[in-house]
Amino acid sequence: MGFSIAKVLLLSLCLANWVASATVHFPLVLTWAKRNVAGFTRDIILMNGLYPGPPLELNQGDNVVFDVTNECPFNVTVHFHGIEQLGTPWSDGVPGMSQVPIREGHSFRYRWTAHQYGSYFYHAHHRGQLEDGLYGPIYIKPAASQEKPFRLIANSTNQLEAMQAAEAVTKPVIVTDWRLLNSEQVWAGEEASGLDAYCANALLINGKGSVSCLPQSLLNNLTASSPFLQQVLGNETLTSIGCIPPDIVSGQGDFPHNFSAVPPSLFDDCVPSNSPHELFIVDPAKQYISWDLISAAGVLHCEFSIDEHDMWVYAIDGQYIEPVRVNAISIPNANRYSVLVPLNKPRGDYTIRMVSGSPQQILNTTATLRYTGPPQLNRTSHPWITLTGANATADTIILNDFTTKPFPPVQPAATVDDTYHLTIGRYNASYRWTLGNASFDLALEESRPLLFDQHAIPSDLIIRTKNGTWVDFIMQVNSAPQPAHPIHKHSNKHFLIGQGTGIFNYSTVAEAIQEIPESFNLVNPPLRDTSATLDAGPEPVWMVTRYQVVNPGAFLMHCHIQVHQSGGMALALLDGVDEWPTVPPAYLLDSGF
Ligand SMILES: *[C@@H]1O[C@H](CO)[C@@H](O)[C@H](O)[C@H]1NC(C)=O
Ligand SMILES: *[C@@H]1O[C@H](CO)[C@@H](O)[C@H](O)[C@H]1NC(C)=O
Ligand SMILES: *[C@@H]1O[C@H](CO)[C@@H](O)[C@H](O)[C@H]1NC(C)=O
Ligand SMILES: *[C@@H]1O[C@H](CO)[C@@H](O)[C@H](O)[C@H]1NC(C)=O
Ligand SMILES: *[C@@H]1O[C@H](CO)[C@@H](O)[C@H](O)[C@H]1NC(C)=O
Ligand SMILES: *[C@@H]1O[C@H](CO)[C@@H](O)[C@H](O)[C@H]1NC(C)=O
Ligand SMILES: *[C@@H]1O[C@H](CO)[C@@H](O)[C@H](O)[C@H]1NC(C)=O
Ligand SMILES: *[C@@H]1O[C@H](CO)[C@@H](O)[C@H](O)[C@H]1NC(C)=O
Ligand SMILES: *[C@@H]1O[C@H](CO)[C@@H](O)[C@H](O)[C@H]1NC(C)=O
Ligand SMILES: *[C@@H]1O[C@H](CO)[C@@H](O)[C@H](O)[C@H]1NC(C)=O
Ligand SMILES: *[C@@H]1O[C@H](CO)[C@@H](O)[C@H](O)[C@H]1NC(C)=O
Ligand SMILES: *[C@@H]1O[C@H](CO)[C@@H](O)[C@H](O)[C@H]1NC(C)=O
Ligand SMILES: [Cu+2]
Repeated sequence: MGFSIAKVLLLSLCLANWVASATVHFPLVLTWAKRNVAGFTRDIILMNGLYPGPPLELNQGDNVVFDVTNECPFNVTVHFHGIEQLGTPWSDGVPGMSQVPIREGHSFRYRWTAHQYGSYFYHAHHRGQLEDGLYGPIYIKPAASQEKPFRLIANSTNQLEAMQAAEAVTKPVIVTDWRLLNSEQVWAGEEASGLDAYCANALLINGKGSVSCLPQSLLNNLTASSPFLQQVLGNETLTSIGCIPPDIVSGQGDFPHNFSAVPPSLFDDCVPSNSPHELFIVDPAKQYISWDLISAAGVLHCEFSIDEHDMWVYAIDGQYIEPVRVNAISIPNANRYSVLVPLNKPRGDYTIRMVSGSPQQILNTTATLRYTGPPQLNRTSHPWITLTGANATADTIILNDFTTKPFPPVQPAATVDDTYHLTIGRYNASYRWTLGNASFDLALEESRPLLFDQHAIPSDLIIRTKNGTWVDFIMQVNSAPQPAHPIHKHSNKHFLIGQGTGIFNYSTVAEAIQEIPESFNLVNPPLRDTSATLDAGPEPVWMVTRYQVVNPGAFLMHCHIQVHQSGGMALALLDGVDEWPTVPPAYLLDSGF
């Protein structure tokens, strides 16, 4: 009898799969062309002629055939951020890890199954090319069986239906920073000057925005209200792009620098522009709009807020959470926040404000939320946040990321099999970094992929795990000041179980919990694909992530500040070495076809 039940179950599962899943073909042609972004023309990577890239829309369970054709005059790869690549580690898009780079004039076919639901994005994963604009949204519509969290907040059936209707037509909103130099010019500038290029030139919403040059008197006034900036700056002032100047030793560490080799616009030389900004037209009859905020930023946190409006954050990194009502979200690089915005204000125009959420720069942009119909609002809207991302009112609620809870509840294991201590710090130069004991040289991207050859790179850059085991990463930011580092683990999500300031002087989480239980959550911690450390302001900081190895393959863990990744803040995880996958011959032959 057991047998026949199993058979029926298997049959119905197959049937469900057969009914639900489709194969979705997505061709992406990459070209290198001059475009005006933020009011300035530079070379960028276009995707099917577009920037940002076209959205990939899927149903949970779909099979994806993603064909990249590289018409750029350099090697590229494409990664699917947050997609766990269960059983398809060769489609993760990381050079030196899961594939060799796609050469000029060549194509590569990525194939994977959308086991997960929610908001993700695709982006460049070769050298600094993310900062050349190669990114676009991915949305996976949840299967009907997926439990949703809206009933936790809805006060009526009508409201619940409006929320579900808004989610059904959710729209991606890409937030990002932008540089006037292309990624190779930035990297060359770092190598020549020895400096970490920690500032951007503009912030963009859906690829639109301008360069603002805030008056020096305003920058100085804002500095005066920030104890952190006052302490770091001493008797200096922010540069014309609102950036901590690069000659401040505490900002760059005590390494050799050549200030005459700094290219214009990397830290200073603000030139304002006046480019169109994004306009969102919304119909208040719908009661809610749903947006998937996706940060494709290379440098800065993007703090996002809509004047006078609430946002109900209902998913983070594609994973539903118990919804929380906020007025501003400081979005770390590569995270996604899905929000419902109640359209319950007088008809009119409301300013959407986005500012740098990173302490090393004051930078801002705006967009407009416009209600359809005759305007009732006869004034400019009131901001929730200031230009430095602080609360502009006594009522402003800024999301506290660490307290969000996955929905339905999901819990990490109480104990782990292995613990690794990883040092996040500078290595031999201001622009080179470690995540562990060594720095991941950018040239290793051109080496033989670890998926094909587990010994292709130095062993101090590799962690080997067994399938099914639970692992802790205790990450110590070893000096201050350092900006928050958004650490992304490829493949399956991890739990962010603890964080704090100072030096983590315990050998395991179990030991630390005896002394500082308040710094940990093993009950319902955030479940993410990217977790940012706190800013190391006056003091060093630490963070602990925990995950179960479920998907054998070679996966990168790295900082999502692009210049930090290029500078070596990365580590190779060889997950499930005891169940190592056999790579299909087509992938060994480097095309995926
Ligand atoms: C481009 O990638 C190929 C492998 O596909 C590699 O052999 C070559 O060295 C790379 N070129 C550069 C300039 O890195
Ligand atoms: C439901 O009502 C409570 C109590 O008035 C309120 O706090 C909450 O914001 C309401 N929920 C929504 C989605 O408006
Ligand atoms: C800066 O602050 C001074 C003194 O509070 C004030 O007079 C001045 O108008 C401010 N300047 C700007 C641009 O906000
Ligand atoms: C700023 O302070 C440094 C020491 O902290 C000093 O050497 C320098 O002369 C000062 N510069 C000015 C313009 O006061
Ligand atoms: C510093 O950079 C300038 C400009 O690129 C260069 O001419 C000079 O030789 C460099 N100095 C050193 C010590 O490398
Ligand atoms: C940045 O803020 C300033 C001051 O509020 C404003 O004048 C400017 O338009 C903003 N910049 C952009 C690009 O919206
Ligand atoms: C806005 O209100 C003011 C004063 O109440 C009035 O003078 C003005 O005409 C109004 N403007 C619009 C566009 O309705
Ligand atoms: C910001 O929040 C703090 C703490 O709640 C409060 O003391 C302060 O007055 C608020 N700022 C403004 C401008 O209301
Ligand atoms: C450290 O930097 C110096 C130049 O400042 C360079 O000569 C040396 O090779 C570097 N060492 C390592 C291990 O990268
Ligand atoms: C870092 O070095 C320590 C001490 O030699 C060693 O125990 C640890 O395994 C190393 N970590 C990595 C990731 O290589
Ligand atoms: C790896 O472990 C996970 C979790 O225990 C399991 O679901 C999966 O089937 C295993 N994979 C292989 C290839 O053994
Ligand atoms: C651990 O670090 C804290 C500060 O972060 C310090 O107060 C404490 O004394 C340290 N404990 C040990 C055993 O060194
Ligand atoms: Cu970083």
